[in-house]
Amino acid sequence: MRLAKPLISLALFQLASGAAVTCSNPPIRKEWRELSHQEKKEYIDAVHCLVTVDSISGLDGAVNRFDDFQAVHSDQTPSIHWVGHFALWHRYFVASYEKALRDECGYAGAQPYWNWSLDASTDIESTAIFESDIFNACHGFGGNGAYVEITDPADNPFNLTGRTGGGCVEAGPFTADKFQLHHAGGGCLKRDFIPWIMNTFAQQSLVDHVQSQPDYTSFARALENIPAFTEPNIHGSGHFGVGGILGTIGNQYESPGGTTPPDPLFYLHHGNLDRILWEWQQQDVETRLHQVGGPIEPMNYSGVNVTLDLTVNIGALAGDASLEQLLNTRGDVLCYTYNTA
Ligand SMILES: [Cu+2]
Repeated sequence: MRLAKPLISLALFQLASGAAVTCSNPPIRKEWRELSHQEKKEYIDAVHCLVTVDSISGLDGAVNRFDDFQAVHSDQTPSIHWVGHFALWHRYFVASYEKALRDECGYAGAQPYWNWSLDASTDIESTAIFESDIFNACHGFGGNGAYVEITDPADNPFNLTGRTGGGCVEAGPFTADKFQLHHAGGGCLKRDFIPWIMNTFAQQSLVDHVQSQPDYTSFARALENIPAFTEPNIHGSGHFGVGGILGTIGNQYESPGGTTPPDPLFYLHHGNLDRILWEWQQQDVETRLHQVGGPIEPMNYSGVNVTLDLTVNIGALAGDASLEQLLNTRGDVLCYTYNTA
């Protein structure tokens, strides 16, 4: 009872100060291996639940709420990569997925992330990273797809070497009998592990480089780097290290389908990129809650830059939001935080 009065005062203070009351109890996002077995199960169960809820996006091929996210990302792929709003669009996208799991599937936790730098080896051919908790068949997302030979070079447009899979995922909760996709051809979830990409692109030194950038414009550019494999970029780690050429998470360039989010792991990979952005913002919150930059048009670094009032939309997944609103994970649009920094 002695606590009652201060609690009431705090509530009144928050009401008086406006925005604070809208996000007073944010879900705290954790790294996958910090979750208990029970928490991991609850998360994966929620993903399976999302597949049972009817689609609302109105987009071609979307049957359920999981498909909705894939379809919206695919639809907007040409305008949301190598742009100033890349990180914030994906922040909004992942947060909306987290919200769907919570609001529509009764998930009580936060969106977890996968800090792949903890698993990356300096031996670039090492496959140890794929033994990580995240790929565990019982307490994770399952592992590689069955090996599929590529005979036509046209099927390997980036001429990537070192592929080890390409077929349907063989173990865990997202095998073909338990999980099917519908948008953009649909079918089973595929993975195509490429150890050298995972190990080189996921290095902590690269993350440190991104997080040492002095302003948003340079941060955003370092995060994505160039669309080529001659230089590593941390964004490509989860996509091409896990998805390779034939895997579902690897298909992020403007190839037909452009279907990165069909792999449930996408949200943990992008969750990590968002954690990296969030930590970078924490280094100077006053400035970095109010600063954006980078091109509106993909790769057009001498063209028009994004501004704080630029509005992004994620289709039927959630209402429009300005970049300034999306800079704040505890504001009037987003409500979550991380357990680091
Ligand atoms: Cu994307």
